[in-house]
Amino acid sequence: MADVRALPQQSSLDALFASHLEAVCARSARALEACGYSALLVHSGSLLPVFQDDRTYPFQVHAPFKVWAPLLDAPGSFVYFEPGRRPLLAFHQPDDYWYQPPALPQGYWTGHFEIRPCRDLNAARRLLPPNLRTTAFLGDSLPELASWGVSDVNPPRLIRHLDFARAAKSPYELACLRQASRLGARGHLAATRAFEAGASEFEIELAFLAACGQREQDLPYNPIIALNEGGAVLHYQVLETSRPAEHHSLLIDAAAEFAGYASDITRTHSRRDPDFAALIGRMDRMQQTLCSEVRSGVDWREIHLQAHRLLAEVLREAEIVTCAAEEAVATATTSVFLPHGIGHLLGLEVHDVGGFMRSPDGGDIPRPEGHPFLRLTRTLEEGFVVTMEPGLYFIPQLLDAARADHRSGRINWSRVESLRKFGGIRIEDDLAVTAAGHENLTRDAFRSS
Ligand SMILES: [Mn+2]
Repeated sequence: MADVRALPQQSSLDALFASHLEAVCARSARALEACGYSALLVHSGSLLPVFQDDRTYPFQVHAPFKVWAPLLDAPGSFVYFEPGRRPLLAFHQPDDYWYQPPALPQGYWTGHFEIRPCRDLNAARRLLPPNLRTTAFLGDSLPELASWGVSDVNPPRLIRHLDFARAAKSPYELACLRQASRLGARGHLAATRAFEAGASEFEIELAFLAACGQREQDLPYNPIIALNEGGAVLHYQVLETSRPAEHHSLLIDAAAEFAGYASDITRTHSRRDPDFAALIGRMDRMQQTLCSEVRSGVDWREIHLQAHRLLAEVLREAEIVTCAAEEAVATATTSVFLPHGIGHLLGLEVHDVGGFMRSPDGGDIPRPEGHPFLRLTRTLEEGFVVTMEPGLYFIPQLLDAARADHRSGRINWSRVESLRKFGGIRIEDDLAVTAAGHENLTRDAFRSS
């Protein structure tokens, strides 16, 4: 089987990575200067032991480390950066015969680092300058740090400066995000075929993983694979192994990672119900209308509020609400069916950092009142990558609450009853803001798959 993770144009990443690293060095130097440090020491993370056992939890690398190097499985490693000098990678290579020790990395990015292996933390410390009194440390609060003499551990002000800058992606990062979307789209196509063939949730996940060529722990998040009513649970995690008596619908929110960068893709499918398929079609058109508004200078909160206005029209047209669209928005009836935010920043983490920051120096941009789960309130800029994920769900708890309050008379309850078995609809694409407007990474990926 061909390696589905291979990038078609590996050589082009070489040049892109060089300018990406230059940009990371430049912005890190500015952040260090603004916060009064002379150097930065970033930890990849630690293997966490399971209580009373010698096993460990699957390793998840810290994002501030992988912004430097696409090393996803190197616990106990460090990047040391002093402005004006080539960054040092202290690469943890334990002397171990229980596990396969990692080989020294080789790839498009390794030539830009001074790479030195180290057996343990003491050896890593010996690779660093003796005096770390003005070095800021990012990572786990290792007990050893007390004797290392670093200036500050995880200083919030420096973290804020670094996080703020991560929203706008470099051309290298966009290339990685595109590839993550292609892998995710491949997984989705295989999952859809499994659904059409009558598979269980678990079997659908296996089809997805095989097509992406990634283990669950390699994915940017655990797949949400919900048949029928399960689609009403926003982060449904059950992964039922038996096949249901009937397949009505599939809501699949699953994606892949490439070089540490995430995609985040949701699709909803109807098995053979034309009415529900038509409702999915309406939501898809609404999602595309929202996507068309993505460009530099747009306040993301406006897009979120616009989503509620458009959803109100869909609900009215589909005879799920009985009142006028404006009234459905004004009375928060739309929030019964769409309780989450319209999207979030995407990058090294699936819900990427810095979504509320007004500036690197301080101050957050508040969410609109009545919308407590929106994860992004910033104004879009070129290079931002966001998700666009409107939904329409039949969530028992929220429906029960609405039946008991002022919204009860505005909802067509018999229509809701007939739709409950489908769970819900979510359609989610990843969009990069460009000079001309935006690039839809997800739709492009499905087209080229
Ligand atoms: Mn998402």
